[in-house]
Amino acid sequence: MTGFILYGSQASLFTGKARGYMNWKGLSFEEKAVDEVIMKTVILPHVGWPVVPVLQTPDGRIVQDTADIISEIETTHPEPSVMPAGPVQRFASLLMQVYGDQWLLLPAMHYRWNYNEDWIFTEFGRSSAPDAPASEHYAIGKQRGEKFRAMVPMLGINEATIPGIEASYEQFLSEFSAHLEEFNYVFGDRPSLADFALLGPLYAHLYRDPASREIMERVAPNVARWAERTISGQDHTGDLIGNDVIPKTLEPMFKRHSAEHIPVMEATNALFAAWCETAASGDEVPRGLGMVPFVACGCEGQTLALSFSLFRLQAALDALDELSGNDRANAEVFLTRINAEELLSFKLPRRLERKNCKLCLV
Ligand SMILES: N[C@@H](CCC(=O)N[C@@H](CS)C(=O)NCC(=O)O)C(=O)O
Repeated sequence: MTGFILYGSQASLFTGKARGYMNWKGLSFEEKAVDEVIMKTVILPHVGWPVVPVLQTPDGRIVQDTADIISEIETTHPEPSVMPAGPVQRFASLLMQVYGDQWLLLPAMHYRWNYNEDWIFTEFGRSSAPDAPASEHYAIGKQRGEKFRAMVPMLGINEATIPGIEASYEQFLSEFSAHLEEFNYVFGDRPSLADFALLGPLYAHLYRDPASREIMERVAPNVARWAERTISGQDHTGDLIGNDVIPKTLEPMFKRHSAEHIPVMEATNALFAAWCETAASGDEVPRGLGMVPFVACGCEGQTLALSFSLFRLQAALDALDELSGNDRANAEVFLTRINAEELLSFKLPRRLERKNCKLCLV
């Protein structure tokens, strides 16, 4: 035992991302399901708000946010690296992380809550109060899960947008499935950051929730097998693609992200700029900055302008800014091919950072 404890839950999107990564990293760790006691004695006192996953390091430090968890472990246990070797691949991995963490959230939330509601309430009850009688799990879980259910309309998931969200997700599944005909993972034959980022939405909500799994098995059994491989974290020996090549089979997925999510992040950035006008350094940034338009497969709606999406994008843009010479030219070619030229000039009006597990203005 290395002394790491991962506090989370089987039903949690971001715990799946962290668990798959830690399994692959080959660290032995204990995973503890967050019940009421852990919430009150570990999460709330150390993090300040109810969220999972949370990592406790062997020296007792508490780390929240999957990117920080990954970075903590990469620093103390650098081999094997979760990042591909090529600088453009590394930038593309961080961009895929924006997609997985922030935009595939829409299908993840839609299918969980519109196809699996009774099941997931019971599951929440089972995990947060394992000692309660089974007959009480649904009611306990409903109390705990209502706040997540309430996010569905805020994210813009409604009758008008559901056909577009479903069409886009099914097309995404087909695109990823076609890629997996060529490679076992996103950047070759072993997992890397982009796999764990996609695993978040694609595991707990879209593979593990039973009605979602039926859809994944029907549309893209290759993706279901990938989710099983990636959560188990067994593949260490395969190679990542060399020469900083980004396979063409990934382009349809990146193009989908560019078409749907970049306009949302641009509109979010405009709201952020307006908010910054009266904010001071160190201020906590609201999680939602307002509502912004989005389009998925021809269906139009309004979605919450998530400040955290800008924070994840900032990490990708930092990696882009570090490139020069041939690497920069290759990144520009990549961005042009995925219809994301806007990112070449995308600037946040102010930098963001996390302080005490909250998003703040630098
Ligand atoms: N950016 C965070 C997101 C964590 C997150 O949203 N976790 C969900 C469960 S999967 C949660 O606890 N949400 C509570 C909330 O957002 O209030 C990460 O990468 O760890």
